[in-house]
Amino acid sequence: MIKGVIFDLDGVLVSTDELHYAAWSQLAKMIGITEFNREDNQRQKGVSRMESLEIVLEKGEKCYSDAEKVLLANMKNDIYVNLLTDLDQEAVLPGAVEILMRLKKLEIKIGIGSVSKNTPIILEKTGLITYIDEVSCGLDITNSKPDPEVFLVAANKLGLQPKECLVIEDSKAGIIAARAAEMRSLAVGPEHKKLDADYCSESLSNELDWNLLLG
Ligand code: B16
Ligand code: MG
Repeated sequence: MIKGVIFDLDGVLVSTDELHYAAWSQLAKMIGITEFNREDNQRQKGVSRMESLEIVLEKGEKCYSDAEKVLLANMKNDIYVNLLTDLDQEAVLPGAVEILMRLKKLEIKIGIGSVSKNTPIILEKTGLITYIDEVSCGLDITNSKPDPEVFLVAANKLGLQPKECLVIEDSKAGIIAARAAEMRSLAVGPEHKKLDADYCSESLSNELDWNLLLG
């Protein structure tokens, strides 16, 4: 029986995945990489900032020292945080608030499991924070998805066993992490059919069978 739902953030509750893509594209151009594309960006979903940088750098010839890589990752984050300035509740994806309200009514605990270190600011600016019981994010963990740490920390903060949690994710790394955490999973988003989750749905705005998902 599921007692808690752990939501990924980017691409599940909010459309910030597009802002990540815009910021990485801008950084790539600044360092002379013109080949960075959406396919590369798909592989960045759910993985850490430094791992995402490596995916950009694969497309260029130049080698960077560790210190230079940190500077590049910081530059991308500055661009991204600047893009977050105008973020508000319009960035919340269709169906998300309705589901959060429904889960509240059912007394199901609600957690966030995101590797983004910008999770607190995104939850505040979108107003989603009012629905969330516990947040596990990039600031709480040392290993990013596909490692299960972010979901195990979320379950622990919610006071639940892994088998009592359902994870909702849009990335391959996230679904692998949910499996590794021994949690049930629902894949959403453009890649939902390819992610090998227990359940899948194109969007949170589609009708979902909550008896099946939580049973
Ligand atoms: P930040 P999620 C992930 O969030 C993004 O999907 C991924 O593209 C990004 O690299 C990562 O957060 C780190 O984000 O640079 O803001 O710390 O999908 O786990 O909610
Ligand atoms: Mg995501």
